[in-house]
Formats: sequence, structure tokens, C-alpha cells
Amino acid sequence: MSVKYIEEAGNAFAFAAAPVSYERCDAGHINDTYFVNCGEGNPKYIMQRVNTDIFKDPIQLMSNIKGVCLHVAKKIKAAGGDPDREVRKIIETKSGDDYYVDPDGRYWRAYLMIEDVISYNTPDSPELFYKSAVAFGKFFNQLADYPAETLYETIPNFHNSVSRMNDFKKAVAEDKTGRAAEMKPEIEFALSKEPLCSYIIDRLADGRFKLCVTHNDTKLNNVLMDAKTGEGVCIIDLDTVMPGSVLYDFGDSIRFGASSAAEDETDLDKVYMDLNMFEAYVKGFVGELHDSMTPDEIMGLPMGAYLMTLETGIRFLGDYLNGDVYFHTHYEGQNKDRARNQLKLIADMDKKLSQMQEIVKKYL
Ligand code: ADP
Ligand code: GN1
Ligand code: MG
Repeated sequence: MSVKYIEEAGNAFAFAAAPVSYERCDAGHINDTYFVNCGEGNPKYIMQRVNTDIFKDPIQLMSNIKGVCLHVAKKIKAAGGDPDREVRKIIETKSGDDYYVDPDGRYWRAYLMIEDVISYNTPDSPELFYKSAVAFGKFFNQLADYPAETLYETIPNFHNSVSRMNDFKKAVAEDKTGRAAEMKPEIEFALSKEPLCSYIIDRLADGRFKLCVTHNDTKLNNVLMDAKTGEGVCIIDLDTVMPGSVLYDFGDSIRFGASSAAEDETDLDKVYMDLNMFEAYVKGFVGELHDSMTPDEIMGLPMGAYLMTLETGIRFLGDYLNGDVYFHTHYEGQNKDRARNQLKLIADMDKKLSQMQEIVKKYL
């Protein structure tokens, strides 16, 4: 494994034995993730080089994650569960720190690897998607009494769709890479949705929606599912746990998992909002959270899905215009494909919003 200082990082953590090999995981779009093998009979670990272009203060980031993991671990213990399997377990360095800083000043962290689980990139059935909703709902409940004021805002305005739209407009105006002309129809379509962007933040401001501790990145590959039973085991990717609206967590799951196709599917005829999947998620999520959501929030869920999809679409498109500087890409033009895909989902939701509303009404 050629990434710089991976061996130094591997030797810095207090693993059960010295690492013998590293395998890169390409699923996440943000951090550099490696599976660490420490030899037969020893536990496996996950090691991540934190993306500090995005998470500017990795010490605050780790403080958030540690607080959240300890809080959730207590809840799991109290419920008779296994905290080594059901929540991320941070592995300290040999000198007792939560992270290792390499000679280039890059931050690394390590977790115990959870085994016999699957991180899905597309849900293979409504049942599985339902189970992921239950898992994210439980996680939300476990954090309901978390002291939100102790959380640092790791990425300011993360789900503020108005500020996301402003960032997008800036990317269009600057057109740093000269790619805007090619994307004119997509840009015009996205800009036409600007009036909808304040839907959630207006309601958070006037109290119709509550500010809660939310995960904020609830895509399906951020929940590990038991390989045998398909039950949700552990919520991962805790970098963006911050105060937010329950609609963020619902919506981000829907835009990824209730889509009929993968996030970068290029055949747009294959991309649409699958209402069966949508309903499966509503059932699991509202089933878990019924007592903590207001009727306004439940009825707002379809708009949560709409806005999280729009937001992700303009983030991908903005990143394409800016020269692919934020999301990891695996080929030239992947952000363009991802953006078109998300905007196709939006066009489909434009036709299906009333059906989505009928579905959530059943769970009021
Ligand atoms: P990123 O911020 O880059 O998305 P994540 O913390 O989500 O980083 O990790 C990236 C990916 O690593 C996850 O989407 C998941 O697919 C994979 N992963 C992490 N832990 C495990 C695990 N115990 N078993 C299987 N896959 C895992
Ligand atoms: C990123 O980290 P990952 O790959 O789970 C992004 C999310 C986007 C998602 C789109 C910190 O999630 O906000 O919705 O890609 N995370 C961050 O797939 O920006
Ligand atoms: Mg992730």
C-alpha cells in the first residue's frame, strides 16, 4: 500500500499486534479509509486519514466523535447490547491519543473493525432498506438526550440549503474550469429550484421544526448491516454529527437508497424515485421516531427528501464546475454524472411529491 506514512500510522496505534497488510476501501467520498489486517487470530481495524481540507479542525472532530461514541455505548450497554459491535470503538495510539499526526501534519484515526457486516451501496430490497431506517431511527433516539451544546460544528451550514445554493451560484459565476457552458440545462434547472431552498431552515427558525442532534450523512453505506440477518448493526461515519433537523437524516437516506439506481448511474432512464422503497423507509423511520416527531415534521418528510437530493445535486455540480476539489472521484466527469443523476431524481420527485405526501400521511 503506497500511501505516504501508512506504515508509520499503523505502527502508532495500540492494535493487538503489528499490522501485516492494508487494503484500501473506495466507498466513502471524503476520507481515505483502509482495512488493517493484524494477522491470524487478531482483531481487524479500520484506519482513516482524515480529509482536513474539509474537516479543518480534526481535534474538535475527534472530540465530537468520542463524545458521541461513549454516549451511544452507554445506551447500548444499558439495553444489553454489545458496544464493541454496535458503535464505533476508537483505538488510541500507543501514547494514548485519539489520533496520530504524520510527519506531513496529516491526521489519522483508527477504529475496531466490525466483522460479518455489509455496507451496501444499493439496497437490494425494501426489507433491507426498512431495516436501515430502523437503525438510523434508533441512533437518532440514542442521541436525543446528548448535550448538543458540547458539539462543535465540524462543517458550518452543512445542510443549510440556502447557503448551499449560494455556494452553487458562486461556482457558476466563477466558472473556474470553463465547464459551465456544457452544463447549462442542468444549471438552469437547479437554479429554478432556489425558492424552495429555505423550506427547512425557515421552519427551524420559527420553531415548527425542532433542532436535534442529527447524523447528517445517512446514506446507506454509512450503516453496517449484519451479513446473516440483514439487521442494522452499527451507524458509522460520525464526522457530521451536529445539531440539525430530523428531515436531514430522513432525506439523505431517501435520495441515496430510495433511488432506483446507484448515485452515479449514467443511464438516466434508470433513475427514478422508487415509491416502494420510499414507503419502506418511512415505515421504519417514523416507526422508530413517532414520539419524537411533530405532525408538521412527518408531513415535511417528502420535502426533506427533495431538498437533500437538490442539495447533493448542486454540491456535485458545483464541485464539477470547481474542478473536482471536494468529493473523491474515480474517473474524469464522475461529479457531472452524479449531479445529473441527482437532478433526474428531483425531476421525478416533481411528479411524485403528492404521492410521497399520501404515503407519509398513513404514518401520522
Ligand atoms: P467517508 O467519510 O469517506 O465516507 P466512512 O467512515 O463512511 O468515510 O468510511 C468509508 C467506507 O468504509 C464506508 O462507507 C463503508 O463502506 C466502509 N466501512 C467502514 N467500516 C466498515 C466495516 N466495519 N465493515 C465494512 N465496511 C466498512
Ligand atoms: C459524502 O462521506 P460520505 O461519502 O459518506 C458527503 C455527504 C454527501 C455524500 C454524497 C462530509 O458522504 O454530505 O451527501 O458524500 N459527506 C461530507 O454521496 O461532505
Ligand atoms: Mg461515509
